[in-house]
Amino acid sequence: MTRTTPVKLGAFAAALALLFGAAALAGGAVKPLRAGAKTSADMGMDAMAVRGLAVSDDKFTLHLARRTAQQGKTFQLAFRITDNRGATVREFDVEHTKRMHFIVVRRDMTDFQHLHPVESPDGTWRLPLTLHEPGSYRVFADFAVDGKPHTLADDLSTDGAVTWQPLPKPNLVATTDGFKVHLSEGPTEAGKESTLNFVVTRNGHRLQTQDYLGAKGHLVALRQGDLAFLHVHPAPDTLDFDAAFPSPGQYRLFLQFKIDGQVHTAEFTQEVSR
Ligand SMILES: [Cu+2]
Repeated sequence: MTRTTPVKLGAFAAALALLFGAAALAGGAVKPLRAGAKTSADMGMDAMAVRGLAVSDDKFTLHLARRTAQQGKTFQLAFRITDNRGATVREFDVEHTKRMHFIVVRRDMTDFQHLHPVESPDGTWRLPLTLHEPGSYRVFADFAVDGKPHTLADDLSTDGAVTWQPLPKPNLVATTDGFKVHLSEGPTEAGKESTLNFVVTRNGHRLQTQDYLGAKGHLVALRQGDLAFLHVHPAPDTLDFDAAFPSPGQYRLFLQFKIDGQVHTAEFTQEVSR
């Protein structure tokens, strides 16, 4: 509706928060994930809201220009966000240095991608996208308008024989691109806030991460089953994230961090008890 101004993208943070701060691992004050029904006292209702389960929320709707693609072939995906009256939204907040964050993941939580589409003056967002495997994918548009975060989701699919991967067992160490990432966590009980601390090492040495999207790292958490999108915020200058998981079960964590100018993704499975 409005014209776009480079403002801060507030929403983005809300939906996916990945933080990186390699060095300090103490439990920092991070904001809770957005999730679920149970509220914990110091979290607040808003922070606990689960997002990313539908194409529409109370204010906005996501419109994908297409829902199918050829596996392994890069294509242009276009989409728009409309408001309650059907008008295309053109003005978004900037958060985590971007006005739109776009997360793509196959339904079994493989082939995770975090992308940043480009907006045209008419409010159409476009990005080149490759779905590397056959099957159904979930896509999340994560943005903020007027200081309020929103995460809308829809499905994309590619043809072909699908082999679904089981969710990997819970892990506290993940390796990626020659890095080892260690996760230390407090007790993770549903509805309670817990702190997730990450340390990045290479050859046994702890490394500092570079700024990525305005933080030391970025964390996206998805709930197994419905792929509810949890928003996690890191404490400033650290890789410590406070998260509140809304319900018991398993979650997949995608920690993205930048070192030597390259972004890397470490993946963890997190078990949350009742
Ligand atoms: Cu992003």
